[in-house]
Amino acid sequence: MPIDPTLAYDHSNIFARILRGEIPAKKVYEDDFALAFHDIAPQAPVHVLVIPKGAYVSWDDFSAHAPAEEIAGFIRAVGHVAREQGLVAPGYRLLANVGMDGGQEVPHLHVHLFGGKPLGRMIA
Ligand code: IU
Repeated sequence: MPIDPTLAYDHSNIFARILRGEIPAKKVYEDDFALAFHDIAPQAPVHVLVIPKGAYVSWDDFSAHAPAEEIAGFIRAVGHVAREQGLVAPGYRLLANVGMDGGQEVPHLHVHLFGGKPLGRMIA
């Protein structure tokens, strides 16, 4: 079920638990600002989720409230993961679902990184 992104951050959400090491994940990258791991149900040959270490429900929450250093660090981490996964030359797709109409299911901001095949042109 998509989440209501206006709700307060729920520290028991699955990605918060992955960040705390309570649940395993197939990690591909970690730094002070971000953690990246393989999506449990991949939709492309490469499907990695990149999440900020801070407690942000959604892209809306993050972009409105995160300190500039955290925003810069997170965006740099997303780019780093794409390069590390070898996706820059063939290209890739970033996606952040937000809230009900966006179909967001996990209430901790995550950017999907898709690649490894031609993804076609997508508007919505
Ligand atoms: P969404 O943007 O909130 O709709 O995507 C959530 C994603 O999190 C989705 O692609 C799931 O397969 C993925 N995921 C996961 O990787 N590990 C989990 O334990 C759970 C969901 I729950």
